Amino acid sequence: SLIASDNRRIIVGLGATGVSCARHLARKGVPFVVVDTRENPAGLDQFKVEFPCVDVHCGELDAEYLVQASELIVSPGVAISHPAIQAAIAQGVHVCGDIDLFCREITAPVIAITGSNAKSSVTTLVGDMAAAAGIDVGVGGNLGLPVLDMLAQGEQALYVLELSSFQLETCHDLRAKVATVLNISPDHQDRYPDMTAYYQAKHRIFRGCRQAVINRDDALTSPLLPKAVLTTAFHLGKPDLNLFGVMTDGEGEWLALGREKLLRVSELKVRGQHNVANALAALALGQAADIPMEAMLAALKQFTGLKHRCQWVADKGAISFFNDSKGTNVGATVAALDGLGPTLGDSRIVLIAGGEGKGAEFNDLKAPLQRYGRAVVLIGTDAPRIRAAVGSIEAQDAADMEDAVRTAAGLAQAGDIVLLSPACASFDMFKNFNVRGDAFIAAVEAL
Ligand code: UMA
Ligand code: ADP
Repeated sequence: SLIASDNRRIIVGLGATGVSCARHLARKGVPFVVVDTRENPAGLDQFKVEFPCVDVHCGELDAEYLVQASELIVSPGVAISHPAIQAAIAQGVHVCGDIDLFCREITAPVIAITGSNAKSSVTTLVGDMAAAAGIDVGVGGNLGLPVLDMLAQGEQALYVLELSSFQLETCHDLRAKVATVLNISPDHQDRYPDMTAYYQAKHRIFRGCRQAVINRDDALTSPLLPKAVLTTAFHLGKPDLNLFGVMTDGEGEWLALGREKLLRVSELKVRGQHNVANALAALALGQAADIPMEAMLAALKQFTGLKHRCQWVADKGAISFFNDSKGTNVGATVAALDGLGPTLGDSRIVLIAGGEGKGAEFNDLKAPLQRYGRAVVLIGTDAPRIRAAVGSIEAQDAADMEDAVRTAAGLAQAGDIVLLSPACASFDMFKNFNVRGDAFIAAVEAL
């Protein structure tokens, strides 16, 4: 046998998740080995220092090796559709991910949040709400802090988890106190054969949940659930019983539930309809988890939004620059255009877009660009595909972020917004969306 009989757990992937799983198993005294599909994964040297006695196998996954495992703990960046992993599953090997390992350890309630967009913003908001109520809350997952690293500090009273479709694919036993799919629009079409498969991965979040929160404006967020599961909903229309919404009276617009006005929309520090939807989603989730209303409203009033999400960067001359580097799919960029556009009057948006499109169709950018766009500046691998999709609007190519910002500033007129919202992943040009956003900020400052 290639692996010792007591060593039959294989961690697949040596990224942040794989390392967190290794530390977790080591803390529990459970032996394991690690594989990574890359010849030389970035964290390898550091891993060998921390775990000198652990076997690490790099390079193409080997089915014969994997089938000897009792359990494969697969990282989100590795598709379980990989033939070697499928071969192992066919031989009866159990496949799970870090979220299952986490759920096996905890007894505290989990608020579980997924969706194509708004996950990080809503997860952070709900975490802020719980913290404002004095609850010892852990906030992590796809947001950046692997869940098992969170657990290393000891169990907390409540967890708010951002979960990606990749993490949900390997998660069998979440049993969340409250679960939601915030919205669904195309993303990661390089990892899924079709939208149905992507939808099904996301909807795994409802397995065994006690309460569900539904977005009434997006039918794809609504699960088929047994009657015993309580549901609450939110939408941008009129509120109702168990339905968070927006009420308009002589004094303006309010976030509301039923007939109860909760907070003036103008008291939010974040702008745009999508941020109103996110505030309503957070209220619905927090209420389902029994977070006191007063604390939730206090947190909403303070939330200024996350970096790289439609964030104002600077005004230069009469042009405003906004960084939406986290706009990594078409739905996010449409929300950014529709969020900023209505604030502009006669002025318009110069959009910087492009990168690795993950197999997306870009046609849905055309209508909001016709409404609010002045021009498009294109970067990255999928620039030609975006150019072909956006129609008659002026489109210019740029070599890098500096060039893109200079070109966009040149195309913008007084009162316009230059918006970086790429509708694409960053990894053809940058390490991640944070680095891309920071490059944009630096280029704006250098103007
Ligand atoms: N990789 C390989 N072979 C391997 C293992 C990884 O090629 O054997 C590649 C992956 O394709 C990917 C990179 O290495 O390009 C990192 O993959 P990983 O699974 O090791 O990722 P982690 O470092 O563990 O980070 C993951 C999430 N990454 C992904 O899902 C790709 C992080 O979300 C998350 O914050 C972290 O776990 C903690 O939970 C990032 C992300 O891009 C921000 N998520 C996607 C998104 O939001 O759209 C889903
Ligand atoms: P995620 O974690 O799902 O990527 P974020 O909160 O980081 O979500 O936001 C990502 C991008 O999605 C933002 O840059 C913004 O343009 C867009 N966005 C935010 N809220 C919404 C929403 N409710 N609907 C659609 N797009 C949104």
